[in-house]
Amino acid sequence: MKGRVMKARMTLGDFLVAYLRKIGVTRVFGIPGDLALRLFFALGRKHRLEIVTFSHEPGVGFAADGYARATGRIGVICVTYGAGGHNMVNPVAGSFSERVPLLIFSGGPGEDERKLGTLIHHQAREIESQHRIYQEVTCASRVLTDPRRAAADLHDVTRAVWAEQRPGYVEIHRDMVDREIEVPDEIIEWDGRLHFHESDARRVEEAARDTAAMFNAASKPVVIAGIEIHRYKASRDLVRLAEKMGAPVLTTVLGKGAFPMDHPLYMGVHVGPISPAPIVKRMDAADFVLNLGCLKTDMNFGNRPPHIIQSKTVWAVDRRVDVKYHSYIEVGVRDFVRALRRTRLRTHRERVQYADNLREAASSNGATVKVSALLGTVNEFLAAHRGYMVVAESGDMLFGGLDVRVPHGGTYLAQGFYASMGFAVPAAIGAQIGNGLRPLVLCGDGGFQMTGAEISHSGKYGANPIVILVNNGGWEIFRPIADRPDLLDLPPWHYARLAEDWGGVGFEAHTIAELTGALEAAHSSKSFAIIDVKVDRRDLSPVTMKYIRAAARRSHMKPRPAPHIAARQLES
Ligand SMILES: Cc1ncc(C[n+]2csc(CCOP(=O)(O)OP(=O)(O)O)c2C)c(N)n1
Ligand SMILES: [Mg+2]
Repeated sequence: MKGRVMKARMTLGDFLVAYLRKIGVTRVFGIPGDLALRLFFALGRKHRLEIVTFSHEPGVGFAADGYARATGRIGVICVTYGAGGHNMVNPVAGSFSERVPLLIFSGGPGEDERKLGTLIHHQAREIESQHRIYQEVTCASRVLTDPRRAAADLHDVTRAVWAEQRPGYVEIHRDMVDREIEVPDEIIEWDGRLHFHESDARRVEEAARDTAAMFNAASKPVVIAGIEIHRYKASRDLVRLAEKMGAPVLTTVLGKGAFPMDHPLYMGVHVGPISPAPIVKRMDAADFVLNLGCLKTDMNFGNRPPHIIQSKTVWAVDRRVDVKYHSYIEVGVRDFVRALRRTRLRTHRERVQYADNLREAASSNGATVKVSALLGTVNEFLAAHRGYMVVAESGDMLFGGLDVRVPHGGTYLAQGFYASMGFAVPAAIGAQIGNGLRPLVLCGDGGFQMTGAEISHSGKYGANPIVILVNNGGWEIFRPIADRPDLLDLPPWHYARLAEDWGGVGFEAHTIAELTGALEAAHSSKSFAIIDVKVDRRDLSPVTMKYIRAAARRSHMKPRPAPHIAARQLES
């Protein structure tokens, strides 16, 4: 069929479809525009690729990101030049930061227009400006202008996207789509398989040997799993390795979900000194810490440098393994984990207890729902209904979500480091399109007001997220440190009614009993659901309270607790 079979000479539009199909792409997320129309329709013509649209480019970008995270495949995006391309920058920056493989196609002005010497609509500074902006947030980028190089250029960008697990950018000006291009034999004959960077086998073995020696000499070892375990598909190998070691496994904020949350060796999320008390205690007692695929971020350490000193530590991240004070380069985390599995390891038999912050918080007893009780209710719901994918939005729920435990069969997704608001709802829809798991979205009212309306698109793709909208009336995560709390207020939307208007079901919950009832009703419903949970405006999740306290200590700002609610948490 036209556009599927790769030939030595074909139009660029046909080549794109054939190439994307060859690497297993079936869907493209996008919004058209006149400078991308030919491109958009070349990709989306009948029997080619399924096009998934949303109302606003950030929704498209977050959905493609969620799809890529959920499937472990490349998320493909098509946008128009300028207004569309620039709208897409923030989601792509987030994907760059959190190692999500995306391929962004943008349209652009044709040669005739470029020769006119006038500004072209959608143009910001120069025609090349958009490409330059994208160079900052992608691992590879090209403008396809040369018919002899176009195929190879796309191939280069795609291979980099996969090897680096980061976004790549390809600009195709509108007069190029129907131009005939030359396709090199090696691309025609290629089997379509993409590969991670190769590791240096000798360095892998030696790094593993050194690490095993440290592990075998330790009496209180700990393993921490990070984002690269997800991205480089090493979760299963990590489980086997951990079982061989018999040591407790923690994840970072970004790595949450990289190790099964109901595994007997799983201890919880490590956020440095603001981790749950038993985790802080266990980390203090550790005489060896094996960090696998963890980025060295402020979030991973709760805004403090690692308190586990380097002489007790192995770090494997960014294709490099630091064993105490020396480094092995060209060692990918997956190869390293596999090599560790092959070494002789002493098996510890530590009895590991899962730890969260919910027990420390007061349970809900008044008329309003306490955030900690809401999170406890979510955990009960997840234990009773397997197979949900929890998606946490930036804001209080990014921290609150750390105390959510998803049992086997489900998964967890959040933009835990870049933390852009507006991520959760569209990412949840994209993720469900990809892996079929029903999302349970934990979202503040502020985050929802950014991109929540994209939920109206979910039905046409068979997606039906349940959104728990934690409605505190504002950007409340900042209230404890705000001099002008009135600047944090948000307009009160009627979320339950909006859900009905948009084709879903809506609920309001003022008590835990009402929340439980609404969750059950939403679970039985085939359409998407929004549960507007009214919480006290000064109530925040236990981890947020710790985080704000720690941040305030550093910047000498005084947290301003609401006396009746936060004081106990602030003092603990
Ligand atoms: C795109 C973007 N803009 C601004 C911020 C800064 N920010 C972080 S949390 C937050 C408020 C979140 O409010 P809401 O979603 O209502 O959650 P709450 O903390 O009130 O539960 C803001 C403005 C951000 N993370 N992302
Ligand atoms: Mg809010």
